[in-house]
Amino acid sequence: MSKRVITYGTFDLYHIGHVRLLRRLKALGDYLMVGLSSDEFNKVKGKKAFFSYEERKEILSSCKYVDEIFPENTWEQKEADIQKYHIDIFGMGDDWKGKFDALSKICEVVYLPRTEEISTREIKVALSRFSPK
Ligand code: C2G
Repeated sequence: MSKRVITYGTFDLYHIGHVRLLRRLKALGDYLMVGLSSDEFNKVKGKKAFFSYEERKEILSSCKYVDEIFPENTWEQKEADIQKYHIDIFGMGDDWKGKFDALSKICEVVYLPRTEEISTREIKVALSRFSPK
């Protein structure tokens, strides 16, 4: 019986923290779906991604751990997605710990340790200080 896993995020400036999270989530089952935040939803989240939804989707689809990508347009769509896609496990990095526990009434909820010292914001700050020779 296949075990289906789902996660959500912006995945901007794709980096090692994203790769490690996706690898560990895929290891929990055998099919991993990603709800990729749309550009409009990023505004709701107060984020301005460097890459557009289409570019972030193209980058993410090159990841061997990801089986399917669909747009995340609202906070509230998770429950419907989990039902629609027959999801067994919902997983996020543990910066979200506790935030989605309500979903445990319809699937297993896991929070995996984040990869330290790396984030899209830190990459942007480091690059802003970088002055090419
Ligand atoms: N992440 C991680 N380690 C990092 C950075 C990010 O494990 N160093 C994880 C986050 O915990 C998240 C995923 O990678 O589970 C995607 O991170 P973001 O793109 O920052 O996602 P976020 O903006 O938190 O969106 O409805 C949920 C939201 O869409 C989550």
